[in-house]
Amino acid sequence: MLYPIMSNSRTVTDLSGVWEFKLDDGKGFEQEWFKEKLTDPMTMPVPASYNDLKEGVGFRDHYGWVFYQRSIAVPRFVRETQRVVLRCDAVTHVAKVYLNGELIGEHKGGFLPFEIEVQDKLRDGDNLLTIAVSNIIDYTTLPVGGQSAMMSNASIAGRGYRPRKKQNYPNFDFFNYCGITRPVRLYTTPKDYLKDITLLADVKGSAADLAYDLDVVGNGEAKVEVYDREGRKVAQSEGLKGSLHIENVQLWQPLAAYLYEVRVTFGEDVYTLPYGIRTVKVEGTRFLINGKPFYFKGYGKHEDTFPGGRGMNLPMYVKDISLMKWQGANSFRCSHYPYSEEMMRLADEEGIVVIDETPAVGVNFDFGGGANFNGQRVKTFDKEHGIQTFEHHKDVIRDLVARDKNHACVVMWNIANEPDSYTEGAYEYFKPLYDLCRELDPEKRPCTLTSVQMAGGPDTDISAKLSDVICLNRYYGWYVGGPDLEGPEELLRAELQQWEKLGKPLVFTEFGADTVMGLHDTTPVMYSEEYQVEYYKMNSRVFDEFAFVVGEQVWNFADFATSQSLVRVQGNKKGLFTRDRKPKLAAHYYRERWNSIPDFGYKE
Ligand code: GCB
Repeated sequence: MLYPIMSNSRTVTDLSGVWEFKLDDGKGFEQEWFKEKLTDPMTMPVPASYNDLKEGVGFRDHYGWVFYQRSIAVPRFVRETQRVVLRCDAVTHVAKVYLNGELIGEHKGGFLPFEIEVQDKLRDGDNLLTIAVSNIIDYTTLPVGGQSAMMSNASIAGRGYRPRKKQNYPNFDFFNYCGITRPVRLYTTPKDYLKDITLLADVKGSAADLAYDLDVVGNGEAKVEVYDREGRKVAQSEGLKGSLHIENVQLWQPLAAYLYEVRVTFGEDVYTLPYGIRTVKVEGTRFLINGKPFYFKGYGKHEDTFPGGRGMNLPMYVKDISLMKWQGANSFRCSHYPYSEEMMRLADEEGIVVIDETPAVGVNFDFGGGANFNGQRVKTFDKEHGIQTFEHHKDVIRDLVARDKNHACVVMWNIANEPDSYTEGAYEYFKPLYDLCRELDPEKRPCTLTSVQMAGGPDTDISAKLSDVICLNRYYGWYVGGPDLEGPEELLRAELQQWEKLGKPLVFTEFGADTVMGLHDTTPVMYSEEYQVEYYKMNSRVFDEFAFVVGEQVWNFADFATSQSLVRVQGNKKGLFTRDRKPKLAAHYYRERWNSIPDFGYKE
């Protein structure tokens, strides 16, 4: 899927701005609010999560639908001669789109784009655009919602208390931010148009062959040209499919990005794609980028800022990458959902390595001893009573690969975060998903799942069989054994000795300790900044003993919002930075450590 751009043949109209907005009171659809202008609407910016933008818990935790509305107009000569496409980059979690009162599209899944052709649906003058958005999560959605709270006062549910009002119970540890979180745009193309571009580079010594495949609609002559950074044409080819030969190829390298411009012409349609050429390969216990053993230094992140929640935040994206570079990091993981296309393009441009992730988080009913199902201990992959996400999981893999396949920054796909990868039915659920991802990705990048501590070792965890790179989320010294660090250190070492036998590379994709900024102590007690540093030193010590550990991504880059619970002090406090990006002690610790670890050849 192509990102909307302006070109000689395409225009883009950004519909960002303040829209009208109303929470559904349960009658919105019955009374057909989408047919006319909303009565007594509130103001609401697009893009943004709405939750923190008005006061009151009823607003923040509203369950169900909300309505967004604005008017749009497109000149008749444009509608008559061009395709006009309404593109929503992310509506969390379900969208129903109405134009002049008619339902013109629906979409499930809150973190990937969808498009609707509207040239024949628009009329002269103003057109009323309404987007109804649902934030309901349950055992059919990704991320997964439960029927009662995951980590908080489950005891109330245990005593038979049922809340009077319906509520969302995230089966995951981040706030269920929702709304129209990324841009809505109208873009145009000619009627005969380029639908998609697929590229695959084969690097041979100092040259590269770039295979291309164009997906088009209609008729036209096809031409592909490649330009270097100075604007010089370095290769050209005709036809819908072919290969481009590039001499003296400049590779995209971590922290030294190089992007070519691939300019595609199809009939009248013109599209340019920034594209980095690099190779990724797993060989033995090494993770090779451009043939050299890479060491991941970085973070699990969130799209999470105040007050826009998960709303696109360009200044913060740029700031975050600046902080990563300040720290000597080279990578992050899109935990726990696909990030905005703007962030992916920025990572391409800045040379930041990315592990790309589906929104499959919470595929684990076992978590918390079945707390989500009131202690009924429903088995996650039980065909009848278990999770019903399989088909949707396939859809999000399809859409994620379609969206991100041409990004040089993406070096690995993460199929799911912390599923019950050790319980009955897990292999049968996940094997087809890995297969699908591998089949769809032209580059055949490595696939993984980030594995939960409970999954145990290689004997019980199906990721041992399925993943190209073992990715562990481990909390030795926090959830396991904290505040003691000696015992956890031994346990961590013992676990790694098990995984080492597998002969695959391993990346720590999560490890961390909650730390309240400003809490200091001479004795490093839990939650103090000193404890976080000691915790990380212990982990570093063990990681450095094992050559097959090829990366460390701390949990988390910054503090972030979560549902309320006894172990969340106004959110999750495991950040190296606070939510407003001030460094904790551990940020300085990592600045020293990572600046002394090379991106390539560490442990060689
Ligand atoms: C995890 C989850 C992550 C949580 C983290 C924590 O294992 O993958 O979403 O935020 O632990 O801090 O507990």
